[in-house]
Amino acid sequence: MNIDSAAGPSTEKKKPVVIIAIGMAGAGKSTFVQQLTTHLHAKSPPEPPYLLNLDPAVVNTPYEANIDIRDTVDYHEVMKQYNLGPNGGILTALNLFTTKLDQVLEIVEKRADNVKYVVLDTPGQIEIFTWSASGAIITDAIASSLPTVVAYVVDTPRSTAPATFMSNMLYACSILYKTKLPFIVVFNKTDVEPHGFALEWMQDFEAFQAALATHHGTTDSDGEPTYMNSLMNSMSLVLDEFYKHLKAVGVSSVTGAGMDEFFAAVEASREEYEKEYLPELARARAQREATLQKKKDESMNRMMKDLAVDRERNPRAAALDLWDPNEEEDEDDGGEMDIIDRNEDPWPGQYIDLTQARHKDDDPTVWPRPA
Ligand SMILES: Nc1nc2c(ncn2[C@@H]2O[C@H](COP(=O)(O)OP(=O)(O)OP(=O)(O)O)[C@@H](O)[C@H]2O)c(=O)[nH]1
Ligand SMILES: [Mg+2]
Repeated sequence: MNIDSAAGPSTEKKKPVVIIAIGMAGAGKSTFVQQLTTHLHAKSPPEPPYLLNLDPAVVNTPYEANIDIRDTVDYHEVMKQYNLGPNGGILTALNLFTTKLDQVLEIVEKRADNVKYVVLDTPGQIEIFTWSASGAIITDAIASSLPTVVAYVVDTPRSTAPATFMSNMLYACSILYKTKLPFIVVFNKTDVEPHGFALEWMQDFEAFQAALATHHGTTDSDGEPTYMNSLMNSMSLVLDEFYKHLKAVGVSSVTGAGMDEFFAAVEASREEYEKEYLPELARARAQREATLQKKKDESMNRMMKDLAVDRERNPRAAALDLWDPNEEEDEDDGGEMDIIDRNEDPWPGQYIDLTQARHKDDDPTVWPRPA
């Protein structure tokens, strides 16, 4: 998929924005995705988003996904066949799904003219998506074709302790630096705990340090700040710089409060993507291609030199070493499994089990779990 191909030259229509919902387990990602959908459906005219569920282990999603990883990979079967636990199962399911990413991108691209938003719900175990090769491949592939923004969903009621708040923000920071994408911190569950304290801590590090000082367990028996307290004080200064690059909004995925602010932040992120991410992407791509070309040229030169020396030493073998086009074999095996676009095909009602896509049916290999 090409950066320039999603919108035709004749259309003034904006490309859809991809929103990737990431967050700690139970932060409310799926409920947030559902609320986004409700909000967009309620617009006049309605703007239904295109929804992708990438959580293979979820039992029920509170929304109707257009593409669901569970249609392609049976997570329980993956665990059984590869002898894995739940996390390994999710990771392997995601890896298997990624092998079909080209199909997913094709389907999403087809919808690009008719939708304004594409929303991705990610697995509960945040590290599986943010630190796996497949997570990075999915994110990079999507971000290189459509404006993409990360919605980092935070469980606000569970982040009122300064230490928890800081560890959540450090995680957000690591995702920002890894993806380099426009980033919106979504303080969720504001119906339970308003997010004012979080905004204050982000805007004024002295307020955060004051909260830290008054919080239980931050001074030792002599009244001196503990090691943890000093560490967090220093880190809050580092995070202060990070906060400047963030947009933060408070929402309730249950009541729908704050959704307009969230979408305003998404629009601002679209501009940020076009001004900052795209040029950086093009620069990185050009650099990668130049490096690759240089390596190719070098190895080609080396090979030609080696060949010349070989032929000089052994002219008879060189005369015999000719290419015979009749010997060429072009085998393309491996099962072809298709991604299901629920809008297009009638739901077949059964899993297409990617784990069955082995080269030989009678292959008795059992994949042992590493010790
Ligand atoms: N009060 C309140 N509860 C919420 C809100 N958003 C989510 N929840 C609740 O939080 C719990 C977790 O929500 P999910 O949407 O499943 O969270 P998740 O991040 O998708 O969870 P995993 O995918 O399992 O990590 C559920 O009980 C939701 O009802 C909110 O805005 N307010
Ligand atoms: Mg979920």
